[in-house]
Amino acid sequence: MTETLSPAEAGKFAAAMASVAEIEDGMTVGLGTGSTAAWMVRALARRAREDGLRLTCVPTSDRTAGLARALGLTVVGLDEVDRIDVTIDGADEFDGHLRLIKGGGAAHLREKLVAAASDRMIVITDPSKDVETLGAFPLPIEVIPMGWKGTEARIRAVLETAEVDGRDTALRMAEGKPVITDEGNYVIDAHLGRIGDPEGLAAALADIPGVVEHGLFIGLCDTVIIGHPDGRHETR
Ligand code: ABF
Repeated sequence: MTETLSPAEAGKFAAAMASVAEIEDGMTVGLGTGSTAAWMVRALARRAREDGLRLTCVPTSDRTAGLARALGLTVVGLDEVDRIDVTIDGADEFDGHLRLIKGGGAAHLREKLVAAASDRMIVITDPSKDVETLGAFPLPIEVIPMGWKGTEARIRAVLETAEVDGRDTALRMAEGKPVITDEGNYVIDAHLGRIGDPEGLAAALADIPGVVEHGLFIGLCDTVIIGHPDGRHETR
């Protein structure tokens, strides 16, 4: 199966397969969003079927929920479980401190909620996401639609004094319309280039009226599994 995959997809597949090996019968599992997480959901469904694993799955997006249900996994909402044993999700960037940028798929609000409710968070990814300093990937910031232009102005004011290289922001659009998240919000992408103080920026963004959630994941990720095109994986 992997011989038909591109090198990048083969790496994602390898990371997904390695993460599924950590799942045990009876676990509650948070299911991430994105193409790497989709490989994981497929592999998890197959393992549950073949090994008779009884799993309870909490998705981080409507898209993931649909895929998991279609593959026969038991899907419940976050409010239906007391805790999550492990969440497996993708990322757009990770650094040496396992700090992440997430939200390229406009799902980071639910992803962060599910990760925060989990005993462990495993990120499955490929070498292209491994960075020295976060920021080359535009930082997604979810905002409520009402007054979004004012919220964007307040975000730019915070960026003026932040340790970043770039300060441009843009409302995320698709087919000429604002992208709407599963929670009915907008996403503003901040093109920062380099984030010198992720903790400081995360705190400042969280304090802005109108901002619902930003894509900096700090102190949430316990393990990163990096998949390589030759099928190998490494764990950080
Ligand atoms: C989701 O998957 C997002 O938070 C992140 O942006 C994206 C990564 O996608 P992929 O695995 O397709 O690179 O977790």
